[in-house]
Amino acid sequence: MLRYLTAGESHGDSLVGILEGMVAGVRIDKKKIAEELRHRRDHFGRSERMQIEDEDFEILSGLRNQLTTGAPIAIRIKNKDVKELEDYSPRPGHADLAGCLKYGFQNIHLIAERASARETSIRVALGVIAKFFLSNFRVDIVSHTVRIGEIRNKKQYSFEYIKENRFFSSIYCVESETEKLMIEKIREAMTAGDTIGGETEVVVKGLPAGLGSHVHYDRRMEFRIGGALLSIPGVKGLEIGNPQYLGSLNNDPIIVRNGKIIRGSNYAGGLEGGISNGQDIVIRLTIKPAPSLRQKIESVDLRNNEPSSAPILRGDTCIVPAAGIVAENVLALEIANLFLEKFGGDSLEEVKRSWRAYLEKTASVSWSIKE
Ligand code: EPS
Repeated sequence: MLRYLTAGESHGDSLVGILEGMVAGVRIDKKKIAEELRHRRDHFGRSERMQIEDEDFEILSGLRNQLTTGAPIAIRIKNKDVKELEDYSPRPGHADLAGCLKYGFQNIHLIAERASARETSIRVALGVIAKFFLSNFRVDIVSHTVRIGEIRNKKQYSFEYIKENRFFSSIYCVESETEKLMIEKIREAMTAGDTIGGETEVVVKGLPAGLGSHVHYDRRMEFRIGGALLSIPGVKGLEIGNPQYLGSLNNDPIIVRNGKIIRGSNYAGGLEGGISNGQDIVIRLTIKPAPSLRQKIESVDLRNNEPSSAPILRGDTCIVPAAGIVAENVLALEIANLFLEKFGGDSLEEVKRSWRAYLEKTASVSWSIKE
């Protein structure tokens, strides 16, 4: 079983993560971890904090000669903006108020420091390790921005197109006309001291049929990946596939062509009855507008319960593209875990052997939809 823990505060010394259960023999390229951390940090609409953080990280254990050893992998990202803050008026939309009530604090930062989405940085670093594992089985994951405010992409795009084009855009949107309108909306929000939400789409390619299970609720793949994705700060909704309004339209036809089973569409988004069906996993996440505004907001002083204003603290205008990068990596960790449950072993070679044997057994299924 693959599991992980994270620790660290937004302005504390470091963020740390431990990944336990990764098999031995997976090649890790640190440059790729650095690259994904940059993508999480560097899109249009982020706050000035992103210019402070260089996302310098160290892998402290579990690797020898760039190969995993099977031992826990510990990673540390050093924060640059280290400080202790004090404010007593909770900001709506953050964990401040509920957290202070729950833990008996008055200083909101004793909650906000850990609730901050800065924590997702270390989840990305750990997720890249899972992505390296999955790449040995031709499994790949991408995300792209499909909606900002009311502006949405007009078309669907193939995995390959998204992968090749998303980073040409400063907000990871592959439809260039729509991207311009989205950027304009982010600019408007920025000028008004406001924030803006949207949707990111995550696509997993190459997953064989048979991960997850129908037999029990907590083995369904939706259960396993849904909770993980909803744990990402700002994620408020999740849609798997592209549900149509009539059952007759919604079913993905099962077609036999030259002895191979193929599917006529992918409205199910790669999941049927809690089990991956061999098609791309397609998930759209609704991301709320970030709650920190550069505007006066009514609040309460928790020291005396008198009316007050929430502190105006630095914040991002739009976090949709970053949430996509985080979602890819959070999903990679869950999928790697499901993969190990099905094909498990202690070394990459062992997992490969059982994966190959399974693919031979299910060779009648082609993993793509009808052209
Ligand atoms: C974030 C770092 C934070 C916030 C943001 C995400 O930096 P700071 O608090 O210094 O401005 O910009 O945090 C949140 C969205 C949140 O909910 O707290 C990061 O690295 O992603």
